[in-house]
Amino acid sequence: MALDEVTITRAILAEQLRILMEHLELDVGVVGGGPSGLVCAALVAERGKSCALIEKKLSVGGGMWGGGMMFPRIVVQEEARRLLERFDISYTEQAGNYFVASSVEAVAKLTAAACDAGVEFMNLTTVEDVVIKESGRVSGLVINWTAVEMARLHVDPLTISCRFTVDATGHDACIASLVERKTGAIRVKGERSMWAERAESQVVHHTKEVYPGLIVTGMAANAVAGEHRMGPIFGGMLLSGEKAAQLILERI
Ligand code: 48F
Repeated sequence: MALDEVTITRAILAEQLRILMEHLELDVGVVGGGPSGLVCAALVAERGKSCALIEKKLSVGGGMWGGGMMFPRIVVQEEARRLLERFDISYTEQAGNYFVASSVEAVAKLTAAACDAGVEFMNLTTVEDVVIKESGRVSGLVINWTAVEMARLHVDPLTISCRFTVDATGHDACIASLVERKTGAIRVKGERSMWAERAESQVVHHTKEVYPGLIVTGMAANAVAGEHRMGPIFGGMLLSGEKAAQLILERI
């Protein structure tokens, strides 16, 4: 079969533009493809909600790939073991009721679950602003190519609408920080020092709607609440993503 470069180009453009046009009005926009965002996106999409996950980097996975100090292993505690099983992530049991999994397998399986559920991935794309109109609700995401941000080019963005936005941007809580800056209605207290037990026990509690239409999950939830960080234990991230999905599914 003769391969034609223009035909290859046409195939990519036609398919990608079709998909983008189909994802301009979403039920759920998840910002950030770390563990909490992947779990949340997979679970809402599984229930038939239209969902896109917007990730500024080339690859999803966030802080999970690196395990602990680049040793590609993550720890999950008993409370979240069922989610390892739910996503078919293999693990070994270690002393103290800790379960250890490959960080690479964990990212791959969570990503595959999200793909299978119908999540549309928009990688290399940064959310640079939100839409808030007279309803006083976050109702859309303002997106641009990450390369534009990196090169500090003056290029105007495009916008998609979402019934719910999930801030899964990790330690920086980027979307909540934007809402803080633009409305003054919420406060992002910033994360505190390492304290795994406390941080893990609180992250699900802090997973909530912090502004109409905006749910925070994962480390973003702890950063908003001024809560501690936990290092390479990931049970709280999985449970927080699950709670974010539940909060949304109760409402739409
Ligand atoms: O940091 P990250 O993995 O978030 P998480 O789900 O998990 C935290 C853990 O990895 C770990 C930890 C606990 O176990 O402390 O750090 O809370 O992933 C956040 C993702 O959001 C992307 C970023 O590139 C990363 O992949 N991101 C951040 N800001 C934006 C963004 C933005 N403005 N637009 C799009 N993506």
